[in-house]
Amino acid sequence: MDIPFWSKEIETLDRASLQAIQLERLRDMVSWALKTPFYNKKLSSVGIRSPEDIRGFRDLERIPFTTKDDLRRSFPKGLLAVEMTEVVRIHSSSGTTGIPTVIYYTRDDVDRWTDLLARSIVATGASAQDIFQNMMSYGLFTGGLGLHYGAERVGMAVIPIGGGNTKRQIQTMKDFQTTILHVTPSYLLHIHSQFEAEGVKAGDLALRRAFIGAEPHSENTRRKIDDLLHIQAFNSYGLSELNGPGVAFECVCRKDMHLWEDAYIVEIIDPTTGRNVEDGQEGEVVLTNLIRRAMPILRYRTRDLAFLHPEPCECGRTHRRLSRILGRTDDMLIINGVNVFPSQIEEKIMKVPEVATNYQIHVDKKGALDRLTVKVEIYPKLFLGDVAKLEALRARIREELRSSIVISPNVELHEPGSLPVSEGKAKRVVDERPKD
Ligand code: DLL
Repeated sequence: MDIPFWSKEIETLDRASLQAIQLERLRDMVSWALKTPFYNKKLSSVGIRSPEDIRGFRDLERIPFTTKDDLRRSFPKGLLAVEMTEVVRIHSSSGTTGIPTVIYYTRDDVDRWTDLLARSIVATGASAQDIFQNMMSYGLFTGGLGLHYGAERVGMAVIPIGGGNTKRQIQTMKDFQTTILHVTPSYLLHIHSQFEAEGVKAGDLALRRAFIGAEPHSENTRRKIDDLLHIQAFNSYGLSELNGPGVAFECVCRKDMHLWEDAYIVEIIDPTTGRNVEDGQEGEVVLTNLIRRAMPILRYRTRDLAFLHPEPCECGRTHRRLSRILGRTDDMLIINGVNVFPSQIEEKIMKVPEVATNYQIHVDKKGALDRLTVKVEIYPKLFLGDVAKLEALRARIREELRSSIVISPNVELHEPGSLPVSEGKAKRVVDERPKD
C-alpha cells in the first residue's frame, strides 16, 4: 500500500525520540502554565514551581487533573498565559449547561494546530487535487475553521459552506464535483436521505472521502456511510479544549485514529481511581496540550471513554492509535438500575439493514419505573408491506438490543424524516425523567 505522509520524519519517529520531544515540550508548557493564575496555584500546591521540577514522566502524574468545571470557573481569562495583544484567535463553547469555556491561540499556536490538520488530512490519502466541502459550522466551534486552515495548507480547493441548508449542500457537491466532505456522521446520513428528493444518486457525484467527527458513532454507522455514499469515511477526534479537531485522525488503514503524540500527551485513566491503565484497556482519555502557549492545558479530563491500541499500525506511524470513542463518563443512562451507554444502542441498530439513518433514545418514567424507548427510522418501502412483517422487525430490533443492553426497550418504527435532525452534533438522547 502506498502510504502518504505530510511530515514523515515526525510521524514515524522512534518512541524514545518522541518521548524526548514530549518531555521537552511539557517543560515548556509548564513554564507557560505557571504564568496563569489558575495553574500557578495548582502547580505550586504540588511543589512544581519551575519547569525544572519536571524531571521525567513520573512528574507528570504529580500534576493535578484539569476539568471542564475548572475552565468554567476560570472564565474568561484565568488560563490566559500571554498578553491579549498576542492572541489572534478565540474559540468558545457554550456546552449544554450554557456556562461558556473559552480557548485562546497565538499566531504560532494556530500555525502548529494547522500543521496537525494538514498531517491528518494527508494521512487519509487526500491531497492538493481534492475539492473539499467543509460542512462543519464556522464560528466559535472549532470544527469549521480548524479544518479550513488545514485543508488550505494542504492546497485543496476549499468550499467554506459551513453547516446546514441541505439542498444547497447537495447542489454544491454537484456544481463543484466535491471529492471530500467534512461533516458530522449524523448530518451526512441525513444529507444522503435527501439525495432522492434532489434527484441525485451517490454514484453521480465525485465524492471519495468524508472526514466524520465531533460526535460519537459506531463502526456500523461508518460502514453504512461508506456503503450508502460509495466513499471511505475517516474518523476524526478532537475537542476545543485541546485546540479542536486534529487530536487524533484515521490514516489510510482506517483501523482507529493516530493520536499526534508530539502535540499531545495521552493518558488513559480509570475514571474512579484516577490511575493510569495499561494500553488496550478502556478508560477515560486525559490529554495534555504540548503546543498551545496562549492557553496551556495540562492533564485535561475529557470524559471520553476509549483505549489505546498496544500494537503499531501497518502504515508505519509510531504515534499510538486511539480507539473510537466508546462512550462518555457522563452519558451513561441508568435504566431501572441497569447501566446503558447510548453507543451500545447505536451499534446494534445500525447493524439492522432495514434501519435507515436516524434514531433517538427516549427515556421517561411510568409510575415508579424507568421506560426506555428506542425510536428508529426505517426505509419507507417497508411501510407498504404487511403489519406482521413490521411487527417481526420490531421484535428483531428489540431482541438485538436486549442481547447487548440486557433490558428490553420499547421499539418504535418511524418513517424517514419524522425524527428530529441536527445539522451539527446530533442530540440522540432525550431523558424526560423528573430530576430529583
Ligand atoms: O467537536 C471538535 C471537532 C470538530 C472534532 C470536528 C472533530 C471534528 P467540541 O465541540 O469541544 O469539539 O466537542 C468535543 O465531542 O469530547 C467528544 O465527546 C466528542 N467528539 C469529538 N470527536 C469525536 C469523535 C469538537 N470522532 C467532544 N467520536 C469530545 C466521538 C467525538 N466523539
